[in-house]
Amino acid sequence: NPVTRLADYQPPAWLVPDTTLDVDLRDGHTLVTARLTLRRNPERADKPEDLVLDGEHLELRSLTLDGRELNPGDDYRLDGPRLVIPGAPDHFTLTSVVRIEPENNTALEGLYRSNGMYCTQCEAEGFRRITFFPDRPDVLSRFTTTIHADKSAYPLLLSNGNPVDAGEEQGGRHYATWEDPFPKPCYLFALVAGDLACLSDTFITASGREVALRLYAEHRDLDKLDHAMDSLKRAMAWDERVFGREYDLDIFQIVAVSHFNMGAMENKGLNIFNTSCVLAHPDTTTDAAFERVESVVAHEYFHNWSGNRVTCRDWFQLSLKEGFTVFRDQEFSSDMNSRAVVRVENVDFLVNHQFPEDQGPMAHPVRPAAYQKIDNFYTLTVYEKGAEIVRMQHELLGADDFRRATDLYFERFDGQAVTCDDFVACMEEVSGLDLAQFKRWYSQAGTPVLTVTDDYRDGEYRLTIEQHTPATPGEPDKQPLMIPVKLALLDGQGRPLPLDDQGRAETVVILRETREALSFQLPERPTPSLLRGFSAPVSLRYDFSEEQLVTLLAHDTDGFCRWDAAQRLYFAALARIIDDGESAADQLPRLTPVLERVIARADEDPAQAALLLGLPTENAVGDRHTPLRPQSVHQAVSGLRAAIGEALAEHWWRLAKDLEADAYQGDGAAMGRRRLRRLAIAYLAAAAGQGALDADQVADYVARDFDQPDCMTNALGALRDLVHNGLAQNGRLEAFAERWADEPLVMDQWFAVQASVPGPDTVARAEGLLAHPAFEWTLPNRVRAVVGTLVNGNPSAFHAPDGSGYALFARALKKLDGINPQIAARLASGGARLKRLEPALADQLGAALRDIRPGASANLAEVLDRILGA
Ligand code: HT7
Ligand code: ZN
Repeated sequence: NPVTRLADYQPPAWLVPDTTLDVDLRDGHTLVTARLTLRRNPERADKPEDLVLDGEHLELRSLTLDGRELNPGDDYRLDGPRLVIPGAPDHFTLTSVVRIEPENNTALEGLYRSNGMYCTQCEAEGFRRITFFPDRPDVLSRFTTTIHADKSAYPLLLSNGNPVDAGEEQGGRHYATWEDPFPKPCYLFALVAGDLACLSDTFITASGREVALRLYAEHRDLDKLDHAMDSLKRAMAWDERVFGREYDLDIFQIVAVSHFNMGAMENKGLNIFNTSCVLAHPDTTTDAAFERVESVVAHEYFHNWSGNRVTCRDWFQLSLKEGFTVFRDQEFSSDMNSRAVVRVENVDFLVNHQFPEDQGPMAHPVRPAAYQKIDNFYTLTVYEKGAEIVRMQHELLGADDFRRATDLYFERFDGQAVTCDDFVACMEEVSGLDLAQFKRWYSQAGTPVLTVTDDYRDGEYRLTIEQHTPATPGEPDKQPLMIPVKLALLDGQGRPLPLDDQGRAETVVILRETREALSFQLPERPTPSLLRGFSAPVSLRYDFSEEQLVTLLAHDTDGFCRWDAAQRLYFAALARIIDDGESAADQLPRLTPVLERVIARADEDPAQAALLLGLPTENAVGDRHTPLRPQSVHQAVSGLRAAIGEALAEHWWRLAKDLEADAYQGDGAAMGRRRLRRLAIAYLAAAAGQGALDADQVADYVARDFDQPDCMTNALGALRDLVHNGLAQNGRLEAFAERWADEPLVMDQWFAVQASVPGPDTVARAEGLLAHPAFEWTLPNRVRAVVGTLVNGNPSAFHAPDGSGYALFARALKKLDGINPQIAARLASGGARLKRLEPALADQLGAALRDIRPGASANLAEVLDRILGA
């Protein structure tokens, strides 16, 4: 695979101020006529001879330069995925006609079909599958797009910007023309043609302009668009209030599409969404999915400024838009919901998903230095760690200066393609801070480990903090980072001690050196409350005593530190089971009093209580034990869950019953209560499944939520509790499939519930799911529901001792690679724990992956090579 390197960046040789596209959608093929005005870029001093345009899977029908037909060989050549025109003039118009086949496009990049409609996905490099173009984010062009199609099959023709013309054509066809006044990179181009239902509304901007809001979906899904519309309006108002960003076109549109490689796409004025991230209705959608819709709608909307108006110079700068926009959507969700809960959810996700990425074979800096396929770098590191880097800058500058810096950034770089350095420069300019060392966060991979030791003597409390970032592939030596550590020191009753003469209860220490010492005059030895709010994306090592953890969990006012203390207690108990041979029952005398205290306060914030009372996942536990033995991790976690379920059964029953709702409500408070109730029921079901409680009694209670469901959260939760714990489900799985056969997103959940049943037998079950008539290899959501769930969310099945999970994995990757290489590569990263596995498993997984390496696509090959260490 050819490698693209940041160090080789050169500005584009030609610019394309204007692009006029004519897209003629016909049965079986599409003709795309592209008229590009090209002019040499004055910034490229070396004046290259050849004009090089990107183009893949295009059949070139004609090419004219300023009206003169060009001849292949003499005037241009097709050089693999490029069109080369030697000796092109400094200014000219190039018109190409290409034929493409959206019907056969299962890769879902470029123009493709989904459930009878046409749609596009151009980020990162999909536009080159639509026409020849300099497909790079630093070429900004003004697009005018005309779409022609059969009127009855495709009454709706959409593209970016504003509609400027439409009309009838011969043979029952019609056309529509859209003009986008904002120059944009081609990755933000979009087109949709279909027969869709529309939910309309309006938004009045801060300056009084009326914006038409249009959300489109298949007709049967029209009743599932309200939540997205509400979320969109809240996001628009929030961005004006918090970031001073107003929407700029007269119309903002979102289209829901079933076949989609990721969550959604921020195309200018025409967002395209995976149905799973936009459709929501209480009957069919869980609370978690409702929250995801709110945050993804906001995320894509926020890109209008952080990504579209100010875009990336090159794909190495991807986190410039993604990290910043994730930060923005996290802040939005925090303002719309409980800030403490959202922060813990975000940290949980980062620590248990991004940290493993950063500590494994896929580790890469937030701004990578090289890639083979950029699609493989839409990672948790670029998104989630990137957001933490922005959050640290927010913390370092304070809210007011941060806002001044983002104002400066948007104003200075509006209409430009820029870099992460440009972003940080605005932070420096406004605050006067020197962030040179801070910028290592962008260029250095790996999770820094902070080791904290302390000592209390004669009224002086000394904290020593050492930072060390372990080596990552290709980066053996690491530099110290600038790390903000927020801390408080608690007394025996859990009250914060004054840290200085002003009596401050909390401070932020900015670490710069490998080792730093702090000293505080205190009347007693404190319990340190460290890394409050998770002030930096680091792994914290401090030898907390159990008593200290109990104090933090009971009294700390910082939501993250409370949750972290609970996690440490659970991890310690699980380590005693896994490593020291203790039993689950042995842990109860230490754990149950702590849990009871959390339960006693649960009504203060039920969602937070649910976060504190939930055990870590098997992946999270496995990642803390080397070598990884998935079966013993599973035994330990499920055994402890059942033991807690039994020991606190009275509490769980009471919570389950007290939190029953008379009628469905969709507000945050009701969701929090449902979350805690479902956790309580899950504990009961776990205990019943292991014979520790009356299985019939528990199953009957659980089944009530399924039989008379008030919402999908309860129906699906009940089904999962029954199926996962081997409780009598009495045909409910089949009934569910029958009831929801016409709701693909619900069926995805049905597949996922079964693929996540713990234990090696699930591999055979998953084989059955792959053969199910409703399973489709071309539908990424369905593939993720079965293969993704098995590989990433069910370690005791995936790592079945006989290697059957690996065999299924390898076969699925090979099959998918021929259909959709992006999805194959993304799923392949589920094998990244290979080198941590116990040897017998590592050998089998390695062999299975080596087997499919020959002939793999560029996307899949890059991931396999990293995992296999090739
Ligand atoms: N910016 C969008 C990225 C995206 C994407 C990337 C590669 C392949 C398919 C894709 N679909 C969407 C989504 C976002 O982060 O907002
Ligand atoms: Zn994004």
